[in-house]
Amino acid sequence: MNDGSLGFAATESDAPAFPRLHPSVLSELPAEVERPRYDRNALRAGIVHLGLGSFARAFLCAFNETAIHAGGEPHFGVIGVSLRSPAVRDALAPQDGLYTVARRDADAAGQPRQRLQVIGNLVGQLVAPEDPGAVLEAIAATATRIVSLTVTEKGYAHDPASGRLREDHPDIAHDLRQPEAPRSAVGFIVRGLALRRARGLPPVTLLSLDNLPHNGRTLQGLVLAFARRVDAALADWIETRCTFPNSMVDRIVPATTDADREQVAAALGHRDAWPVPAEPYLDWVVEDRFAAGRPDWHLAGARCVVDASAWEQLKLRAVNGSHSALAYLGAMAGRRTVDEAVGQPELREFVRAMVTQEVRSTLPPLPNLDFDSYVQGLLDRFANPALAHRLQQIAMDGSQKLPQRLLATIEQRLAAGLPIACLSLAVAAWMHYLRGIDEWGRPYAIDDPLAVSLAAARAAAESEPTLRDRVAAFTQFAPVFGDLAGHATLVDALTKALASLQSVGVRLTAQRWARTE
Ligand code: CS2
Repeated sequence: MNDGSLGFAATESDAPAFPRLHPSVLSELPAEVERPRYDRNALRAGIVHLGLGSFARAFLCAFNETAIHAGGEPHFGVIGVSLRSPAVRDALAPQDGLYTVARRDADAAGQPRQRLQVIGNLVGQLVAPEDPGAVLEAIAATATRIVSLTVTEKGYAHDPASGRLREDHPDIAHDLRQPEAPRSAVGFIVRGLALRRARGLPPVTLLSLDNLPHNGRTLQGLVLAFARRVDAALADWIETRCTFPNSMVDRIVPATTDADREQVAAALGHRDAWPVPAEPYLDWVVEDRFAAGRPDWHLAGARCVVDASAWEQLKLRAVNGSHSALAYLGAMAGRRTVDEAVGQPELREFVRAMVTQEVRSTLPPLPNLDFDSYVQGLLDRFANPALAHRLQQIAMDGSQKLPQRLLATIEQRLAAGLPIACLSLAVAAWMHYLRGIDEWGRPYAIDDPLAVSLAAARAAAESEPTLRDRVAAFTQFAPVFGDLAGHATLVDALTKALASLQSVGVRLTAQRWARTE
């Protein structure tokens, strides 16, 4: 299982030189492969999407594809924008934007299987650093109705604990100096909207699809803060005319490996330079506030609602909170993938305990949700043996993730005088993970935009005499802990958890903590 081959057919050695995926070969694909059944040439670009990573391609474009097939209007093709690297554009341009989503799970006998779908609604790809002007023109095009984003947490250049724009962030500082040639997502949005306003064009919807608390409202706060710095009248126009719906997005999409490329090529009979593996599950709850219309995403199963906040809290705290807990505990215990981690009974039962005993009571009422089956369904998703979702992928950027995934839940429970043992173990596991070496003595790099300052905070805390003092000092790290800095009950719980992780290790600690309440 760990060789990345997943039990699917091909290996590199026996892979023939397949022709490239391209519109001209769609009719040659095996019958079971789903593919565009509409006139791609009739598509018009109505969505400019910032952050053309795997998640956008397995989520936004997947919903869009179903909506188009269901008879939706053809003016919602997607122009994808990579904000940094040309890699995705270089892979997909020779394929005229076509790529494959490989929906993977296991059959009844536990054997991995996949179903392939070629997606057709990505009608253009831009690489922002190569031509920022082209990105601005796309946002300011008459046909554009939605500007959506999957730039991950750190792409918002905000302070994770407070949600405020970081004017000291190098990209934001640059964009405030040179708003006409931006680098950041927020800088592109503000400049693009300025052009729309100057040209007398209608407003658009700004749609965040990232795992942030109140992602629409957070984006709005950042865009308005930036806009006020450059042009107060523009900020007023954005505030009154554009909309920023909140949304909950849920689909597990692991990073693509070369083994994935080979497996998909073998099944397609054609080489796709960047296929996207994903779980079959997908869920989207989005607030129906669109300034200039939206695709018929509801025909693809999206729930278009007045208020998405309850779903968003469920998702961030139960799904992503558990994911991060498993990532840090599992990585320290020497596991490589999520299914391996959740396959350890101690870790699985710890996650179940954390969610049912501690997260659940902090969630607003969710009509028609059977919570216990939701949690079981979540653990089953994590156990998917065909995804090989690397724990290190989820462990990255912890400073940007922990506030909304674990610490907000802790804050709410502390305010209510409720116990926080399990949630604190998850946070302690992150602190333990930051030492950069697992229980088997294997080192790994800390991949985090704040890695340098986190290392400095750890080093400074080291000079304190006791473990509790060191923990208390570390919680002064404001971007993560915010108002919880030095909170006595939290410091006690973190100290207890960290002491146990350091002395008896992950598995025994998880087992004991799952039974604490
Ligand atoms: C994961 C998420 O990488 C991570 O941090 O927790 O990407 C997760 O897979 C998705 O949010 C699931 O919807």
